[in-house]
Amino acid sequence: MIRAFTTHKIRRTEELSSCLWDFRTLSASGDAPSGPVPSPIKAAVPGCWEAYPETANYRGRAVYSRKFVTDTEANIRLVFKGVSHTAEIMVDGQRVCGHYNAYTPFDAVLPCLKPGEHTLDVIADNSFSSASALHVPNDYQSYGGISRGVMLELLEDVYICRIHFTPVCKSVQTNQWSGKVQVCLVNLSEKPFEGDIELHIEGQPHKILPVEIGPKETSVLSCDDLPCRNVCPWSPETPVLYYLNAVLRDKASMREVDDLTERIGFREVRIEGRDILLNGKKLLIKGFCRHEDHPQFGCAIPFSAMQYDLTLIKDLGGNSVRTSHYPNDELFLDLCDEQGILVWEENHARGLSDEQMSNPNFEKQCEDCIREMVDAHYNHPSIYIWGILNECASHTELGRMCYKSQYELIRSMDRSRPVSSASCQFKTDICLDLPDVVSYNIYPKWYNDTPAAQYLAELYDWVQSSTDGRGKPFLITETGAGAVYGYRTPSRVKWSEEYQAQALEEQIRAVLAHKGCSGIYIWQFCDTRVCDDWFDKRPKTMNNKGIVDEYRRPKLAYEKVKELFRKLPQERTDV
Ligand code: ADA
Repeated sequence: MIRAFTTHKIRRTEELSSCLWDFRTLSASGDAPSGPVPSPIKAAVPGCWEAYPETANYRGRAVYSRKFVTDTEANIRLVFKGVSHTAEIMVDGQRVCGHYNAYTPFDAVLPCLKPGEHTLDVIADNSFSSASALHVPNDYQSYGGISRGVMLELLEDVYICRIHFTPVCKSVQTNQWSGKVQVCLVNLSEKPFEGDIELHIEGQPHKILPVEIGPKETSVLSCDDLPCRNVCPWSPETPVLYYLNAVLRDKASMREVDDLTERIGFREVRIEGRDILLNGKKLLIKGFCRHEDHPQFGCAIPFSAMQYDLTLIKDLGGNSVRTSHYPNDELFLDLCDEQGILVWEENHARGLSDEQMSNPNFEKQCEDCIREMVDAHYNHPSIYIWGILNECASHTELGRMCYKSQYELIRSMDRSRPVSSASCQFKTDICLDLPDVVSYNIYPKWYNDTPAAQYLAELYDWVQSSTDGRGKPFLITETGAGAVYGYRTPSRVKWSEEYQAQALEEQIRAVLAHKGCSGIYIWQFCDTRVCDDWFDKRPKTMNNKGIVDEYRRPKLAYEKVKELFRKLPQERTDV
């Protein structure tokens, strides 16, 4: 299952995942069999190789292979939703593309592939080296494998490669909306193409845009004022979604040659003073940071397990998820759209120092990740904010240059959402003038023993008095404490479930009572596996700050968080 809805009715598509592929491990370069699985075994795609006993701790290269059959000569597009973390794609022994980063989608278009049986090899590499600036030994696991879905598509010579829809709120009071639509088309052939594209949102009049596109060209068509009457706005309480359908027609034959359906929602995110407004209402975030992590599936979380996580988050009284620390599987975002869960989605980076940010690959890898994230996830109404560079060097001049250019890149692609970054530079951040929302990760009662309310007040007052972050909305993007599941003790020491529940109560009360805060994200939803190098700081080689453990079994803190989150109002009262 790739998405929660059908994206094409005209374009022929076939899912290549949701089945078993041949899998074997490879030497550090080339095709030589090596490592724990030198001869092929069957492995589930999507999946992580850590799910198999032989490769539970394998870091290196491996190849997944399968056949596919085409019945006519056709343009073929292979779409990979995520390969962890570096991919080389081969068709019939020829390299067709490569990609870095586990958490963003990519594709390869093969024009005029001959009919018959073809071999698809996906070489995945999860090793750490200076070539990889973002996947580094860290406080989460960089798994290996084809961790998200794979599609095969048959393309006509001209195809729709993406649609971006921006809802425009003309009046919140009278609920008047229109839409801006951008459609990107690609002509693979040597011939010019003429035709039209019909855009249609359910229940709305159709709109027809003429199309003229030269040989081998990519072209973006815009419609700036698509009328959208009597729509029901999207909100956490009423997550109403609409289908936006585009059909491409050839002028000469009047034949429908391609289509794409996207799912959209009508909501406006706006900053007003210290508030984040959703359709004019002040947001009060009660959220959870969530890694894509599961002891049985690694980062390749199956659909029903994703939904189980969201069920628990709702049960806990949560209204938001922070996709720490990378873009998430689109299927998860689809589920958030459907269930009114607000999403903070961020590019991939965690805790990188000045030195790590000086890696010559750093900027490009971050920017590729941003481009692929915003391009692919632009239409999700649940995403209300884009984040960048969690806890990186926002206290240094080099760091500041990176923050500045990455914010600029996001804003050049999407002006409809605010941007922010989760900082840990307590009173030393020099980037707070740059984002729309000031966000901090704080761990009073865990990494320091200052009372939570005092710690928060000092930080907030410093932001207001000494930085250009003053007057902006302020979010706590992480707070929490560790507890080893099942460890209960009358001494209530750190790592006990009792201590975690008590620390979280103090942290949550402090943040939600603070008039300047637009909300809180708890670190973290579930316990997660960390890289081996982190074993000495992390019992069980896990980050144990989950409210549930890795199998989603609730710790003592679960009921406390639920009680506090449910008791508090959904909406922020006046500052
Ligand atoms: C940081 C970081 C998280 C996690 C957390 C912790 O704030 O952003 O990824 O490492 O600390 O558990 O200490």
